[in-house]
Amino acid sequence: MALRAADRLKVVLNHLDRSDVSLRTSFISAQNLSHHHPEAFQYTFDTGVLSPEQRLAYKEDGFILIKKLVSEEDVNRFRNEFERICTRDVKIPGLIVMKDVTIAKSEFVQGEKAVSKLQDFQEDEELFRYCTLPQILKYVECFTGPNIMAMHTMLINKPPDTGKKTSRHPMHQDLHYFPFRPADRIVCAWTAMEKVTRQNGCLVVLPGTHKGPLLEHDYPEWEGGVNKMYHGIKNYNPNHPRLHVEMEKGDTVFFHPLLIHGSGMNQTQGFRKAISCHYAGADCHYIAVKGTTQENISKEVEELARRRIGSDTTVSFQDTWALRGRLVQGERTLL
Ligand SMILES: O=C(O)CCC(=O)C(=O)O
Repeated sequence: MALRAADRLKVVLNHLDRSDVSLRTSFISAQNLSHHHPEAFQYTFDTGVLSPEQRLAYKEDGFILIKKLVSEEDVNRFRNEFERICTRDVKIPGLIVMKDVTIAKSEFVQGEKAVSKLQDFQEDEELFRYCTLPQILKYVECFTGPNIMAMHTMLINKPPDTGKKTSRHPMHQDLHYFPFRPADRIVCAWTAMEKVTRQNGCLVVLPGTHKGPLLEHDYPEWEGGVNKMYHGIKNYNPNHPRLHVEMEKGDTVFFHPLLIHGSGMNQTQGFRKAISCHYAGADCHYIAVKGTTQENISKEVEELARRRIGSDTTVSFQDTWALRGRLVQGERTLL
């Protein structure tokens, strides 16, 4: 099913935000336009949901953007639940409430304004409803196959930058955090909870980098400090074309776990909210990470688990994932 160069160009142009013409054209190489390889569809399944053009776009870029996928009403419900968690003392098992490194120490910042991220909200039925939305799962299935696990959940409330640039998220690959494979059966759904722009720190992606290997990550050496667990890639090509993914409320981007991405500083006075879930095919398997580039994050996660559980019981990196993963469709086979 060969796509002509002109068709391919049309697909990519439609796929991307119309406001960013220079970036849009910069990463479409002549080679992409003129060749169509049979391995084009190794990244996705044909479930009748993605068009051949969308499958090819995902193969080339490592992400696809679906406009208006989550309703205004649902996004508002998630926003209300976030406020409820921040302002009332509701105890959600397993939920991690994170603060920006520069406001963490301030006793003057309270409630929603003190929280930069909720992580692991799988036991909060209202927020977890996001991970089960049929219109999201319909797309997720194209990447994971029919047995779907929701592995990692986040609500990111990027605060106005305090001047120390700590609201940035360093460029990274999400696979660094995951001891399961294959990578192609993992996908992130990231939904904007309001308009996201370069000004308030939208996602920044390096299209096509999902075809490369998992790179070495560590804490970046930033003068103003770095948020906990915000590892960044130590070396990546700074000249690789980057794309700022500006989105409207409810728009959703699906991206590959090897895609290099991050987000910029929030230069506005408002908080930039997004909700996301990493899904994996339940048929994925756990891998050992000792001796690999993931050993540093596995040790950090195991140490955190030890401190949270407060005992000498060792919870392995793999177990921390097996414990928080929840089946959202089909059968829990391996994960
Ligand atoms: O929402 C953001 O600013 C970036 C989130 C992200 O890339 C992540 O948490 O892995």
